[in-house]
Formats: sequence, structure tokens, C-alpha cells
Amino acid sequence: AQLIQRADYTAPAFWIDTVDLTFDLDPAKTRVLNQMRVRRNPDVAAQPLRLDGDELNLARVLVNGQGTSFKMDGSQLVLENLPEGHEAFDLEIFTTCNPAKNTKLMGLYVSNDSFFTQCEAEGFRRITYFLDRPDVMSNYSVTLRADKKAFPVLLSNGNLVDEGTLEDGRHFARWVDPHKKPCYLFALVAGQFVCREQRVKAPSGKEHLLQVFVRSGDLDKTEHAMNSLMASIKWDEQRFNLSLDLERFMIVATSDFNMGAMENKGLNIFNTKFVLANSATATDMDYANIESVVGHEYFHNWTGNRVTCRDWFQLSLKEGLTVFRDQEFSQDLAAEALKDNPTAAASAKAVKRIEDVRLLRTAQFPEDAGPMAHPVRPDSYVEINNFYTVTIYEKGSEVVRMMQTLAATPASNISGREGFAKGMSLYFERHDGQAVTCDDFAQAIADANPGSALATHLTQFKRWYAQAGTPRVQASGSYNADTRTYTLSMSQSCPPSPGQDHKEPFVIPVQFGLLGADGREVLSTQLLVLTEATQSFEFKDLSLQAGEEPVPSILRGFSAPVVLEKDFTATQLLTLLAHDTDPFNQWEAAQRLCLNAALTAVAASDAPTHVLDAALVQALRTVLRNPALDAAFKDLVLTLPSETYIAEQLEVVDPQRIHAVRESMRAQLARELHDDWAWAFEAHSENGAFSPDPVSSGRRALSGMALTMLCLDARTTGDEVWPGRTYQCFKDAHNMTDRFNALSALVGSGLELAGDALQRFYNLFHNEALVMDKWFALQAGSTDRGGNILSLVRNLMLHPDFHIKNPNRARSLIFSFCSANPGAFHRSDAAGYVFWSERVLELDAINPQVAARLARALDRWSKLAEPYRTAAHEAIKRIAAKTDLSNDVREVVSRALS
Ligand code: DPP
Ligand code: ZN
Repeated sequence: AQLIQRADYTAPAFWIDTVDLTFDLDPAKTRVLNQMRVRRNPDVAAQPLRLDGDELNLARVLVNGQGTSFKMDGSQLVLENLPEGHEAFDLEIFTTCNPAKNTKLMGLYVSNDSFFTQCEAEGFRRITYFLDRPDVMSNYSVTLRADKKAFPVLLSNGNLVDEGTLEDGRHFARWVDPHKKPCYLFALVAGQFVCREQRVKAPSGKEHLLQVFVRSGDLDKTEHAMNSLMASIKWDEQRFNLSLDLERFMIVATSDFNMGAMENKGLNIFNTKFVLANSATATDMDYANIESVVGHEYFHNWTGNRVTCRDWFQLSLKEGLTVFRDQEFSQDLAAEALKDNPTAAASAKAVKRIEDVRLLRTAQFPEDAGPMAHPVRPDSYVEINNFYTVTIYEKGSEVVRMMQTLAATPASNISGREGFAKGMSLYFERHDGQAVTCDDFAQAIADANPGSALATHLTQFKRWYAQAGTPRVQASGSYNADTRTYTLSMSQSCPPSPGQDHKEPFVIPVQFGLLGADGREVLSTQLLVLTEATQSFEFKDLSLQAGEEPVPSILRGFSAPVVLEKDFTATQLLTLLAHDTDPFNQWEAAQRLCLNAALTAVAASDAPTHVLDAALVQALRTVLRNPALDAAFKDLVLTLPSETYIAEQLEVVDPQRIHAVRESMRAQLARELHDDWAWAFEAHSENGAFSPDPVSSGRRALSGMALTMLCLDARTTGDEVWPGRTYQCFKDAHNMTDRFNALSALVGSGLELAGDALQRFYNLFHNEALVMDKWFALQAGSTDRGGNILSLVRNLMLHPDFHIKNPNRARSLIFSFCSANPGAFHRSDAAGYVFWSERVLELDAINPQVAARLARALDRWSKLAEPYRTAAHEAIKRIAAKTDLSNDVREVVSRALS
């Protein structure tokens, strides 16, 4: 396997102007005729044409209708005797492939008797020989031929221009895509589907046909996806003035899919998990995920498809930007649902922001500190599939969000939001139809806002693209009572990461405010721009009483993806929790208080009890009972920092110690807030019709948390009333959210009734694949009280409904145990790691992409305490010792060992 370097980029030696594909679809042997118009790139020295291919059977190659000589170089097809000069020529390639045997789910594959494709990043080469790189853009026409009974629906990108019947019960459809595209955006689908349709009219008066294709029986689960699509179209028009450029926009759902969804031009292909929902089978979280993924893929139509990436090192150009757009979309939609109540609307936005930050901190910060750390724009890779990461996506989105913040021009009264929208317009003005770089994007946003901090600091700002690692900002404040001046000093540093020992200072936007000791706002939010290693900011003439010290609220809204280090006193944090006008920092104050308590208990040597002091428990009770706060926000404040997040604060990690401390904290909250939980449950459960709006879903989240705490406490006290009520709630629930919350409460507390409830749940839903994923995941992820979760997981692998080839199912059982249940996975007998290494190898033979994700479960092995560290190291070495690993897994384990 070869290391591919960003610095080695060269323009393609040939262009492919048009592609005409004819497919004779047959599961075991599909024939692909690929007719191209090709010409030499006049800017590049003459050289042979090297086409990428993978697992193809080549039958013939014709140039201008004549047979030609060719050779193979590895998997590349090399053509040396091509017409000279710059005239276009015809190149025809005929190949066959075997979609039924394609368990990698890249290229053309069969799932549930239907054909699907996945071409990003490098799957098109598994369909035909091609210049499989995103900077080669072509016009596509596609003819699909297949048996009419088995494959009545035939879809590809663009517009349907012809269809009809053929001999022997076959039929055909011909599709033409009016837009040029790179081959990773090609798609075809063939099979039996039903479809929900919707016609919409754009402000311009143009009509569009929207379609969601699913298997028969799932039509009643498509309404939310369609609503989300319509909302996405409207939002992109309103916020960015970007409208749908296609007559027809299609979404197709498949249950076998490596990722979440794919933005193929006009023909998005989705994992069923991010399409199908009705109130009986989907939780509020599923509804929210569908909204954001439908939005995400739709927004790619501009950010990714109209303007694409020059090379895969620029992946965050489209992914970071599009995640930013889908996050903003979800926030705006939540706020719009509450537009009559500005406080509630602001809180709903903050809830979404907190959830996004939680993901960043629990998944991206560890990645950025581990062996797979890479810049938002990486410098090298072995397998590009390994770089569809939380760094490219989530940190990439934070980089774009900082650009929006810094695009403000206060002197001209232009907000960051307005400035950023102007920047987006300039980006499309300059680059529509092109394959470009992250530099091009940043330049456009800055050029559209000449007076902004972004324009001033652009070169330095771009270090966010180049330097890996999470910066740390150390803040300290001092107050001079005589001059009523507060001075905030901040210094920044960034730990080394693979290949980068030394980091230069970043441009860090810090949103900052001050509260009085009684919690009133003394200084409203100011944007401070930290550019030096150390810098101070002064705030004069503050209206504070004699003897009163201000309380700093730093990094409001989490304005930069950094670790903020500040020695807050407990009193300051309690003030922020009770009064900060910034709901993010209110939540953050509670997290810091709980985290500090957890870290103290982890460092102590005795068994953890009463980890949380009385003042903190009382503060949390006050939040829970506060009528001015909404339920979703309370749910977030009362959720303790995760074990992963606690582990990230430590040099040496004993996962069992962390688990014991956190469980003790949960038990304490369950005990000491018992009556408050009982109140919260009564006050927030309701029986009305289901609606996934932010207010109702927040109520369900909080009542579910209350049940979890009441069941947890019942375990200690022997109470039978709450478990009984929980079981009743489980049986009588009107929707999946309430039902699953009750089930989780029973299973999570290891109560008697859990077994019966799990069986009942299985009987009700064993025909619903997505619900069965939840059933597997809940068991594999549950608290390991007797050390038997591993044997339960091994048994569940033998369950007739377990299918390792189905990525969703593999993730629901194996990943839920290895990657999301540290208390069960890290065993002193190393049996968890043995199970993990077996599964990585088993999956690698089926689907390297899925295997490589699982291989990352032990990324942070070198931080583990003994005996875990040595055992984990051994397990990784066992995998690395295999000689026939995929590039995907090889790259992950080599980095882990380096
Ligand atoms: N480009 C795809 C997405 O992120 C990859 N799954 O939407
Ligand atoms: Zn994407």
C-alpha cells in the first residue's frame, strides 16, 4: 500500500467530456459498456492514459472504433497508442462485474434483490475503467436494461428521457444528467420500490418533482423524510439564495449501506436508518437525525456537487461546509417552530449546539489526540475511506463556523451571518462548475468581507486547515476594583500530533461576557480575537459594586473548537449555571462542576461515594425544577459527562475506575433527587398524539431520564413500584421514544423485568430491521454488572436475526459493545480485546471499510493503565501480524502501533 501525498497533486493528463454508459443488469454478471469522448489536457505533457479499475473483467477496448493495444499496471489499464494532438477521440470499454458477490458495498452491489451503487470516494472504478478522481467532470447519459419483473424501477442521475420494453421480459430506461459531474456522484438503482411523490414550486415558478423510494411496506415511514426535504429546499433558498437546479430530486433507501447517505446528483442513496420513521418505530433522535441527514445530502447539491473537490485532501471543503449548513438548518428549524417565544427558540438552538459540541468533544477531540490525528486538510493517506472522519466533518464544520463569526464587519454593521452569506455568493460566482480547494473557499469568504477579522488574519486563520490537534487556551482574569477594570489574559498552545511536533498560534474567536456576583449581565457578549501565543484584553468602567468581583463567561456558544483551561471557583461556576445569559455556558458550568468532581474521585484511592457535594446536587435540583427552563435543556444539564470525555482529561486511563466513579455519581443523583425525578416524570409524561417537535421531544427525553433514575434507585432500595410503573409505560407506550426509554430504564438497571420486556419488544418488532438494531444495541451497550455482557454479545452473534454482512446490524451489536461500552469492553482478562480482534479480522474479509472503523476502537490504547495497556497492545499486534489485511485496516493498526 502506497502513501498518497497532497503535495504530489498534478492535473489530469486527459479530460473525459462525455460518458455514455449502458448496463445490462444481472446480479451475477452485469455487463457495462462505457463509451467516452476523451481528449488530452493541453496543459499537461503528453503521456499514456492510465485508467483506474478494481475487480473488473475486461472484455474489450476500442479507440475510434478500432481495437487497440493496452497493458495492465497493477489494477490500472494503460493505453499508450492513442491519437496524438488535442482532438477528442472515442474510447469504448466493455467490462463485466459481479454485484451479487460485492460485500464491500462499494461500486455496484445487490441488497435485498435490488441494485445500488456507492461511488464515493473511489467506487466508480469498480463499475468501469475510468479516471476516478473528482477533478475530472463529465456529462453522463445512462441506459439501464434489466428484467422487468425483478427490476421494475430503473433510476439514474438527471432526467428520464426514454423508457420502453425489450425482448425476453426485459425493459430499459435512459437517463441524461444535464450537469457535469465527477464520477463519485454517479448512481444507479434498479429493483422493486414504491415511492412517495411531492410536487413543489420554487419562488422562480419552476416546478420540481420530489420522490422518496422505499421497499413496499415502508411507504408509511416516508412522510418525515419528505417534509425534511421540502424544508431543506426552502431553507437553502432563504438563507443562501440557492435553489434546486433539477427537475427531479430522488431519494432511495437501502438497508445495506456503509455510511449514512450519499449525495449523488439528483439521486441520493440513503441508509434506511436516515429515511424511515413513523411514531411506532422511530425515536425522537431518529427523527432529528433524518432531518439533518436529508438536509445534509440536499445541501451537498451546491456545496459538493456544483462546486466539488479538486482532490480528496480537500474533502472537508464539501463535508465541513455541508455539516455546518445542516447544523445551522436544524437550529433554524427548531427556532422557527418556536418563533412566538424568543426565549424558547434561543434555548432550542442552544440545545442543538450543545449536542453538536458534545459529539465534537467525545469523538473528535480523542481522534485529534490519538494516532489517527490529521489536519482538516490532511497531507497524506493510504486509504481515503479512513479519512471520512469526525475531524473532516465535525471539526471542519467548526472551522467554517469560526469563519462565519470572523466574517463580521462591525464598522459597517455587517453581522457574521450576513458576511458569511455574501462570502458564499462570491464562492459560487467564482467557482460554480469547478473542482476547487479549501484555499479557494477561504479566499472567497474573506474577499467578500474586506473589513472583517477574517480578511485581516486569513493566512494565519488557515492554520486551522493545516495543523492537527486540539488547541488549549489558558485563561486567567484579574479585576482592579479602583479602576473597575477587568483584564482577561489568554495564552494558547497545541500539543504535538503525528508528523507535527511544533504548532504555530491559531486565530481563535472567543465570545466573552461578564456577570455580576448576583448574576446580572455586566458586560454583554464581545468578540475577542486571539491571534498571539499570549494576549490580554481590558474592560474598563464596569458597573460593579464596591467589593464585587465580576464572573467571566468565556467561549460563549463554544465559539472555537478548543479546550478552555480556567481555574473557575465553584462559586463562579454555580453563578454561571444559575444566571449566564448564554445557555451554552450555563450547561458548560454544570459540566465543569461534574467533571471536576469526577476527576477528584478518580484520583482518590477509596471506593467512590458522594462524589457530588451538596451545593452541586442542590444546583442540579434547582435546574430540574426551574419552570423557566425547557425540558430538553434540563436533560442535557443533568446528563453527566461521558466516560470517554472524562478519560480524555487524564494522562493514564483506568476505564473501570472511571466507570465506577460515573456509576456512583449516577446512583447518587438517583438517590438524592428521587422525589424530583418522580415529580419530573409526572410533570413531563403525556399521552397526546405524537409530534417530533423540539418541545415534545424534550419532554419525552426528560421523562425518560426520570424513569432511568427511578429504576436505578429502585435497584438499590428494592422499591418495586417504579419498576412496575416503568414496565407499564413500556407496554402502554404510544410511540417508540417512550417505549424505548422505558425499556432502556429497565435494562440499564438490570432489573428482573428487563428480560421479559426485551422478549416482548422482540415479539412486537422482529420484522422491523431498524428496531431490531436498537434491540441488539441496547443489550450490547448496557451496564456490565456481573461481567457477562461479553458472553451475551457472543450469544447474540448466533441469534438468527444477527447478520454480520449488514453494516447496520454489525454496528448495532459489535460496535455498541467495543466502541460504546467501555465498562464492559475493557476487561482485566483481555477477553473484550480478543473478541474485538476476531471481529476486525472477520469483518475485514467481508467489508474493509466497516472493519477499519471497528479497528479504531483501541486508538487510545497507549493511555490505558495496566493490565489493559499491554493486553490492548497485544491485540492490535495480533491484527497487524496478518499478512492479507486490507489497506483500510492496515493503515489504522500501523498508525496505532507507530
Ligand atoms: N459524502 C457523503 C456524505 O457525507 C459520504 N457519506 O454525505
Ligand atoms: Zn457529506
